[in-house]
Amino acid sequence: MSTIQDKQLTEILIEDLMISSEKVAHVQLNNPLEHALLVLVKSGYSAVPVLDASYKLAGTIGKTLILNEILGLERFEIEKLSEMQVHEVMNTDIPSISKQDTFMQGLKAVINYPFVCVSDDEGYFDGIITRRAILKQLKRDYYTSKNNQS
Ligand code: 4BW
Repeated sequence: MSTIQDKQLTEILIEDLMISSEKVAHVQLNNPLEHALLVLVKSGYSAVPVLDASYKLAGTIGKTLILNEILGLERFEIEKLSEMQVHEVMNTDIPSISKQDTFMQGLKAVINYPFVCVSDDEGYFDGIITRRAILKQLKRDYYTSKNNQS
């Protein structure tokens, strides 16, 4: 079986580069905003995927979205963190990609987003593809092609 190091960019699939679901920090639709903010602060990520109870992809939520939501006219309305749930605030207008999509499709997707969720035909969450993973692979390919020319 060929490893990713042996593959040309055109042979690489999203599944070769993605972070699989069990390693991705996420929150659920009915979690209070307080829990989501805790996950975001503790994990250090700006945004994470939102899943439903059956582990289907539902959206994403980030620190800025939460802070904007609880920002009142003169103060942060902290009480909203326990009153409101993730589904009321999350971003549902998000792209997704499949494990079998190509590297180029991944590259196009992460131009506008720091990460893109990977899901199957039925919407079940498989993981994420990050801008970092795509750029790392692009850099590796650039230096490999350069070395092969000299
Ligand atoms: O905890 C971190 N570990 C490492 N190794 N790198 C980190 C960490 N936190 C941030 N970074 C770096 C990465 O290069 O800062 C970039 C921006 O992070 P972000 O967006 O704004 O929190 C990271 O770039 P990336 O790896 O291309 O990841 C892009 C985005 O994907 C992150 C975050 O929103 C999401 N993400 C990445 N790994 C994740 C994750 N979300 C949930 N779980 C994960 N394991």
